[in-house]
Parts: sequence; structure tokens; C-alpha cells
Amino acid sequence: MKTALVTGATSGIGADCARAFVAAGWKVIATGRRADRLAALVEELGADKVHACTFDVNDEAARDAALDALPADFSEIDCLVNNAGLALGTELAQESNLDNWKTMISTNVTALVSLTHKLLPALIARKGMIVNLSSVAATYPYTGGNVYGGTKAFVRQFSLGLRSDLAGTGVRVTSIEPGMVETEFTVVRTGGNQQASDDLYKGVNPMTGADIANTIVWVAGQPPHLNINTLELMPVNQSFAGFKVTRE
Ligand code: NDP
Ligand code: 8X3
Repeated sequence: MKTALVTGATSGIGADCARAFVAAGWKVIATGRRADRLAALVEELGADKVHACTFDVNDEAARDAALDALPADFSEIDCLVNNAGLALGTELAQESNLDNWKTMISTNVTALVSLTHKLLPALIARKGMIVNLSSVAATYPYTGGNVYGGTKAFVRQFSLGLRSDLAGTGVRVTSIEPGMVETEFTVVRTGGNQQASDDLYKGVNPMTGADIANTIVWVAGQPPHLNINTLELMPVNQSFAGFKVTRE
């Protein structure tokens, strides 16, 4: 039985990844800061299928303590799903909060890179795979997306760079690039404004965490000779905006 480590499994896409991997016959190491959510996931899916690791991805010492103490049944990781991440704020760059920018860069970029670096030797030894959560925001800039989009562009390009460096190792790497998925993402982005989140997704028929999770499990289930480099997904009701033109 293969094992996936899913960061950010307390909510949204990550929690649904845990469910979808287990349904597909995998074991899951589920991580996040909210221990109660992880405990509920273990209760739901079974302690033989899910092992909870509670840590902030920005706290390398806590992360290493948790991962270095994995029980034998969960100690061999075949798939790393770098999902933990967030957007904070929708303000214009010139009105943004610098601490929010630093938190997005630290969580979405630095912590992702650090965990990947830690697990690369083991993933190479097992010819495993890495699935990174980028976003359509990596490719299509939008007003107020400034640093969030920048972090996701990093994730996409880092994924492609990893592919290049890992050639010949058998390790597969995929950048998943979703558009609108209704999760806690917008509640977090707006500092807890559930109404803003409801308004954003109203009538859009957005993608669900399960849509993305099922796609990730499908990617992971491809034969070992096949690598999906990038995968962009949107709800049918989301597409492309035109260029913004200002007039003097
Ligand atoms: P949610 O807010 O529902 O889930 C985010 C997850 O990330 C939570 O489990 C949260 O866990 C975890 N997380 C955030 N910060 C930290 C941290 N410092 N340490 C540990 N875990 C952390 O959002 P989504 O499920 O939508 O987002 C998952 C990923 O998908 C993100 O990378 C996001 O950028 C990306 N994405 C989302 C899209 C969307 O429209 N929703 C579209 C494209 C990409 P906890 O708070 O318990 O620590
Ligand atoms: C977030 C995707 O389309 O909500 O990563 O900006 S979108």
C-alpha cells in the first residue's frame, strides 16, 4: 500500500485529498495546524489509513520532529502533495500589508521548498512523486493578486525545474493549477468574511475540493512512465478577463 503526505489536510482540497487517496487504497500522512480537524479525519478514515501530524509548515523544527517520528507503517512516502497555502488580502499592491505578503511567501514558497528538499532523497529512493498546488493565478494576473500570484508562479516554475533536475531518477512532478474552488480559501483571504466568500462563489458553480482531490489521485495513479507536467482546471463559469486599459 502506497503512502501520500498531504500538507494542509485540515480543510478544503487537502482534506478531500486525504479522503480520495484513502478511497483509492493509499495511506495518508495528514498535516496542518488544527489538531482537532486532523483528529476528526483520522476518526473518519481510520487510524490504520491516516496518520495525523500537527505542525505549522513554517516551523521547520516542529515539522522535522513530527516527520522524524513517523510510525513504521507510515514512514515510506511515495507521494508528497504540497497543498498547504493561502492568500491574504485582495488589496492593490500599493495598499497591501507587508506582513501578509511575507506570510504568503513564507508559507506558499519557503515552506514548500524546504519540505520538498527534506523529502527529495527518500522520494528519489522510492521513485516517488511530487504534486504541487499552484493556481491559475500563476499564469493570469488579476488585480489584487500581486504576491499570491507571484508565489503560485514560483510553485509552477519550481515544479518544472524539479522535473528537469530529477530527469533519470524516476521521480514524477506535477503542477496543479486550479481556478475557483470553494473551500475556506476566500474566508481566510478576507480575514474571516464568510459573506464575501459566499458572494464570490454565488452562481458560479465553482469547483469543489473533491474535484481537485480526485484529479490529484488520478495524476498519482498514472503509470510510472507518464508524467503530467502541468494541469490547469477551471469551473465552466470562470474564464479569461480582457486586458485592463486606463485612459488619461
Ligand atoms: P483552505 O483554506 O480550505 O485550506 C488551506 C490548508 O492549508 C489548510 O489545511 C490549512 O491548515 C493549511 N495551511 C495554511 N497555512 C498553513 C501553515 N502555516 N502551516 C500548516 N498548514 C497551513 O484552502 P484550499 O483547500 O482552497 O487551498 C489549498 C491549496 O490550494 C492552497 O495552496 C491554495 O493556494 C491552492 N489553491 C486554491 C484555490 C481555490 O480557489 N480554493 C485555487 C488554486 C489553488 P491549518 O490552517 O489547519 O494549518
Ligand atoms: C486561487 C484561484 O481563481 O480564485 O488560487 O484566484 S482564483
